[in-house]
Amino acid sequence: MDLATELRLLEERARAQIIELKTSSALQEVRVQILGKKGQLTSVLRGMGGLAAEERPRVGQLANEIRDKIEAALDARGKVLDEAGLEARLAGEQFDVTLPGTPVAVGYQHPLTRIAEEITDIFLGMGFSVAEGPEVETDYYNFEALNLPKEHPARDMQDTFYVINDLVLRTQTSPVQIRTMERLSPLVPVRIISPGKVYRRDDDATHSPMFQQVEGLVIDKGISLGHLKSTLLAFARQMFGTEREIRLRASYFPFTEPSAEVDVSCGTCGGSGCRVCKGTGWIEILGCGVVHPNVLRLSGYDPEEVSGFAFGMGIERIAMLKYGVEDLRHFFINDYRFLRQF
Ligand code: 2NM
Repeated sequence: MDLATELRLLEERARAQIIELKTSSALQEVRVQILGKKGQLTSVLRGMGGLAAEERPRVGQLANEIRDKIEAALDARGKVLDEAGLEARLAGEQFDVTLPGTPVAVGYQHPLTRIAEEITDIFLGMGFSVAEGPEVETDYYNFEALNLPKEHPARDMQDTFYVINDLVLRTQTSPVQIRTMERLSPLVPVRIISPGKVYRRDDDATHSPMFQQVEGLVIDKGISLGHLKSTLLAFARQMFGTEREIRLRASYFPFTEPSAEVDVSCGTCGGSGCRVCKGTGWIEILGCGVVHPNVLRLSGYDPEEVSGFAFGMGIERIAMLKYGVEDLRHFFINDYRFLRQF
């Protein structure tokens, strides 16, 4: 019998054997018997030495083909046996489909992110758009354009981090509003809020060197303090509850005239005075005012034609009020026992 015939016979016998296999372990044994290092195929191929040189490639190729075919037959049979095995196991096993699954911990937003989004949503609902800008600013956008020339004493109100020469970490998000005014002027209306991080050299239970702000700006023909007050009342009631009131107390900002601090009536005592509002019935939530004519003019608006109001609030402060947190540093320590409460 020549080698090619022997190889074909080997294949035929292998196929007959494989189709009869009943278990995966038997299949593994047969694989070794036929294809293993000391297996049947190897022993047939030992006869290659006796072949004429020109016959070797043809027989070699045939041997490779037969090896591939046998491997494929083994794999196919293996798959059938695996599936049958699984089915047999499933048939014998009982599942309680009412058992609870393994819970997967789901993440959620940081409380400050949530408050920032809540504030943003309220103003989006009143027709504002969101504007963003750089955290490293020039002296011009952070101070000059806000009616705070160099040597102005009000620059002391915000102890500033200087980066180099003319560059500072912004002390408020107003530079974003200046940039927006420059871009849009002389077009009206402008209705924007600018949420973001700001930086001041401050560090205690109620002040952090980095904190977040939302500032708002409206410019249009005929905008008055009345528009400012009704906008902020609508905000306070959506944020803290429909029964709340606000009041404006005269204050000072270089970029607004007149300027005011806004208080919201205390939610704990309803205004009669308690520990939370330190007996006054009111809690300060933000600063605001009518945009100073110099600010409008510097950014390309004619104060004879249009007017505007602006306001600014600290997100940490709003979050502390809303959640009754007494030290703002809790928000930054990232202790999960604190954060998971919200
Ligand atoms: C505040 C209080 C009052 C303010 C002013 C401006 C701008 F760009 F129009 F000049 N933006 N934000 C402003 C006014 C901010 O924060 C306590």
